[in-house]
Amino acid sequence: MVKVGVLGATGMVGQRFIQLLADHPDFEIAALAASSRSAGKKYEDATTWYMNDEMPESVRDIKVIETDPAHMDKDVEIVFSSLPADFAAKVEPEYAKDFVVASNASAMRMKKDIPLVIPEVNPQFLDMIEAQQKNNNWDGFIVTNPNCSTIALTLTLKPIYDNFNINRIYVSTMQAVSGAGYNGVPSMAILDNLVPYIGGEEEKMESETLHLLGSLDGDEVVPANFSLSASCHRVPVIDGHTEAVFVELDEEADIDKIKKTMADFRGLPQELGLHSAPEQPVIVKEEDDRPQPRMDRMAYGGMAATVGRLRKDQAFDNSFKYVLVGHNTIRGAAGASILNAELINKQIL
Ligand code: 11C
Repeated sequence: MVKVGVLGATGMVGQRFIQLLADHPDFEIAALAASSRSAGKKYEDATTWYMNDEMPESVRDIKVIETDPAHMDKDVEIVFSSLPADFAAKVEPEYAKDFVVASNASAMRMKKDIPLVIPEVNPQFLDMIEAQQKNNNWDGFIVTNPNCSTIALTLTLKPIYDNFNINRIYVSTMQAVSGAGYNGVPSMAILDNLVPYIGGEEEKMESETLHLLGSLDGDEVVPANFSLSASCHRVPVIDGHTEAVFVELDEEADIDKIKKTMADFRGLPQELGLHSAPEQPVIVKEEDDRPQPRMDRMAYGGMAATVGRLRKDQAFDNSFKYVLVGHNTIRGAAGASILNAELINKQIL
């Protein structure tokens, strides 16, 4: 078993990490770190547990430590980070001196030599690790996963990108409140309402998607060459981001062929049989009333994106549109970091 730690262990994504890691066949939770307010307390006393399942027995008595690499057990090999971006930018490089950091934070995603990876999409970006370690003189390294809306979108776009020529994409999101870290009573404030702005989200979707679908020229990422415009919104859904996607291709394509390309898509995690890999990364539904967050967010344990309403766009030439749902704190956050770590464990450690 590989010993792992979780940074930001008391937060929404931190709890999701704990839930997903509790019965993991390869990883064992050995350390939980949070703010100095929680440090020294037993985990069960340090947090209000928001997940649907019970808090795992194995973590209840773990003493929370401070977010400082000096406090991290040296037997730990992988540190999962769900820290806020500004704090992550300061401390993740400190952890990377000795540990593998699998980060969900946005701070380092677009930085040179830091791989931003979805294992089904661009596992080859892990090749940057060597340069990262050499340039920083680190024994460990940082690998990041994208923003939650970006992950679901990019999973569905990868098979299209590989088989058709994309000209431009518009995407409009309907994002769950758990993405904002709201939980319990505060999340109710959005009932009967919608928030038309999520700070930084549109920029992240636009840049991260093209980066992930891009190619490597040495250690430089050459972004994919199409335009993408995102409009991001918060809606009163607890978990599961929904996205309406509009795609314009270079030329007309058969809708059934597009559906089949998406449904047949498999990547390296499926080939390697990684524990958290969904058998089918993209599920295509035919029913007009799917996908819906409550019915579809838990597809393959929350690790698959579900697509529906894939149809020709009558308004524009060479165009089609669809709706997708992806679980934002599983495939879009903790599950994404864990899948990255599984790939690293298999191929690098
Ligand atoms: C949201 N996607 O739903 C955000 C939360 O870049 O990891 C995660 C932000 C990020 O508000």
